[in-house]
Amino acid sequence: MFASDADAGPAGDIRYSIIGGNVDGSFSINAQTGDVILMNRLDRETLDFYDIVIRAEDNVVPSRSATAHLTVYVGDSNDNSPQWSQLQYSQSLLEGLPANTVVTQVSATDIDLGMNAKLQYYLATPSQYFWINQTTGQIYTSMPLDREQMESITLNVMVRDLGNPQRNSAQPATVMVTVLDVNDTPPTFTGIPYNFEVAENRPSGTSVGQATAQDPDTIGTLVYSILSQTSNFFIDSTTGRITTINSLDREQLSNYEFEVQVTDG
Ligand SMILES: [Ca+2]
Ligand SMILES: [Ca+2]
Ligand SMILES: [Ca+2]
Ligand SMILES: [Ca+2]
Repeated sequence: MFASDADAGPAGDIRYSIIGGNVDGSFSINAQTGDVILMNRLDRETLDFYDIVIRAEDNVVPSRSATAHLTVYVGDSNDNSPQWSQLQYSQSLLEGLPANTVVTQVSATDIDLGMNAKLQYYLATPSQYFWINQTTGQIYTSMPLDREQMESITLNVMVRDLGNPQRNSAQPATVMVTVLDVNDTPPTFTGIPYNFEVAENRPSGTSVGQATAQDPDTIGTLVYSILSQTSNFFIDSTTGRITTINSLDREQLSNYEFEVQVTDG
């Protein structure tokens, strides 16, 4: 700051002082020269401008003075890292949905300004199953998911700003994706073909054997039935246990062949 005084001698000897706006004593002024000196590190995120009032006073009694305002705008430096709005996300998703299905959205904020606060999201470890929109933080599938291969997966997502130098979030956010079951796999019999023996002349309801099927899905109930026409055998639809309906006569027929079916309705 500089002021002039047309008087010579003490009346022209100017003293400078700050009389207002000096928040936290962040500035001082050289009383003789008027140089304003920065006393503290300024933080734009705390206060982004100062309106400092400076008085110039001559050195006689009574003194004459003038005041002036010095406005200081605090420029941004990239001194803050992006902060996650939440550190853990979890989302369930049906298996088999097409690629590019939205899973969830992560979000972070950065209290700096401009490019120092412009954010870019990315997966800490690239995944073949998911991708992230680096601008919006939305996470999408890259392919249909198969619960029978993978019931859940946890993604680590990072975010960085575009300041100079760039700053990363202190830690990744985790996104846990649970894959929900769809009845998309047919049941299969184990141990086929079945060969059972049963003695003749046994009463109706005699146990013949057991058909057993497996289904990797967790939903759907297995229902057993006999497909081909037979009046001699019964299958329990729930257990797959096969029993006789009639007493069998080996001399009449020694071999019975029939098909059983299982459904996962
Ligand atoms: Ca800043
Ligand atoms: Ca920043
Ligand atoms: Ca399934
Ligand atoms: Ca099934």
